[in-house]
Amino acid sequence: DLRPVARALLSVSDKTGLVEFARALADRGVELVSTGGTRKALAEAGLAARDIADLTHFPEMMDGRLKTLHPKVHGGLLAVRENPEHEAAMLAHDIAPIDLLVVNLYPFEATLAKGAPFDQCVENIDIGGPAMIRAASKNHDDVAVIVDPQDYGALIEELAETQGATRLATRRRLAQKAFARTAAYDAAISNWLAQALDEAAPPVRAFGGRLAEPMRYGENPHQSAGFYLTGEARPGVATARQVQGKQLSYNNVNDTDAAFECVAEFDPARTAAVVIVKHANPCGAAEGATLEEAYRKALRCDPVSAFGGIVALNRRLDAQAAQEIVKIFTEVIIAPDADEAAISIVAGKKNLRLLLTGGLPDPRARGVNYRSVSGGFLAQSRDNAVVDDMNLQTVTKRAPSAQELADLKFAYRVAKHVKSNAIVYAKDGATVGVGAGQMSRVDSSRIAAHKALEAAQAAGLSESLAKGAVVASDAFFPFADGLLAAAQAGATAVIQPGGSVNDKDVIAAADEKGLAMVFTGVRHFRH
Ligand code: 93A
Repeated sequence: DLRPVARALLSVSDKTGLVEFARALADRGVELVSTGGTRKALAEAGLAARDIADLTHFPEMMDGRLKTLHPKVHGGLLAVRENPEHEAAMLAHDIAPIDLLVVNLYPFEATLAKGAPFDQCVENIDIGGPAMIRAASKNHDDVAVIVDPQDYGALIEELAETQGATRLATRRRLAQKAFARTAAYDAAISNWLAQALDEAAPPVRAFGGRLAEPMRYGENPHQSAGFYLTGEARPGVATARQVQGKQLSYNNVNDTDAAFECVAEFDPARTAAVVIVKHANPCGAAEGATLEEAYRKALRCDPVSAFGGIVALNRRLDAQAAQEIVKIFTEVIIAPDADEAAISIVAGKKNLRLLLTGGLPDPRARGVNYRSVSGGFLAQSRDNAVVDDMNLQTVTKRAPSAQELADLKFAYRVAKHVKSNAIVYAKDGATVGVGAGQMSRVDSSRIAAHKALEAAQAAGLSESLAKGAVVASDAFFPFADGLLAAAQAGATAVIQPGGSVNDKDVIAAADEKGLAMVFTGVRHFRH
């Protein structure tokens, strides 16, 4: 299963490690063939490579769109070496075999990420590169293909061990990686075009990603995991800069995403906001005049759960907020940016990860969420409904006061990010009790009320924090019981989608208890 490497074709946009790698190949007597820019980079380092046009007798043209798309190149990659017919064809048409292909693609994803104009993104769609990668990968019985500079070192080692050949197992592994790369590349292009077309539904979305880093393990230590990037230009955990701290775990990434998506619901021009997440659910969220104030309010909701949590902020992290956050054990802080003083405060906690995203994602932006099922996956457009855009209807005799209305909207914003069945109590721009992930809505109501009581006790107060609070439900109350549980706990106003066959009973119960209730008409299930 060993295949000697006599000729290599190198055509790379990312020239990282290229010269060292090519020199090692040349030292082994491998003939190098290259496209224009790659050849120039090699020449500058004193390495001679044959021009691809030497092979094709066809000049590079059309701004480089035609470089390697030629039967002499593809024949050299696709020919089966021990097939007499293929050998005869190579001989008849003067096709030279290519044993090693080294390609990395035009940087489409990076061009997109830096916000380049449409035409420039189009120009960065590589055609010849993927064509060669796919040809070599198909023919991995004979040809080795490298699409990632990280694999240069291991290949040189293998050549040394085998006196200049590649092993079948290696070629197959490299082919698998190469097809994953072209799949992710095409997915990034397709999804970018879908977004440019402004299509609401995701009917023909491609699914693919580029492995950013293998993770130590998955949700549990016996599961393996990796973090893949789709190339989408959206501020968040996938594109953030990690300033310090340990490597993020699978659960950290999942929770950090939940926290940052939730805090992004709060316009930083209007208010500072903080969300603390544990196990993908907010255990505290609050607005405030400052981040420090918002953090204190958010923490008060459930200080027990906040231990070891993720803290997301909607504004530049400042020293005052950082000082508060580091007082308890926190896994991750994520913010658009951070002051120097805040960064040095966080530096005092070696393991604490600090992620800076450069901005907030737009909660109204379209996008796609995926979920795997056995034998397939589900895709849906992201929940980009925002309470400010909803047509809120008062359905009770009493209308909410201005303060209640502000808290109702606050609670609904947070409820969108709480696993169903979600019940969120809020007061003065802070959650005071969260009931998440229950199979029955009335259980979520009870848990949220219980949390509000516990939070009060932890704060040394005699009365539940739910007293005088408002309550949000992510879906309609099917019966009056959940609503009555909220009234019993002390809630004065309710926000929910409405739309149950029992709405009349639920409204009557609210009126009887003197509650104000508004319907949003929009459900926020999250499973
Ligand atoms: O414009 S292309 O789609 N047409 C081609 O025929 C072609 N062949 C290689 N792009 C093509 N490439 C890409 O050029 C490679 O994938 C690589 O990213 C880049 C290397 O070009 P250079 O060596 O001129 O820097």
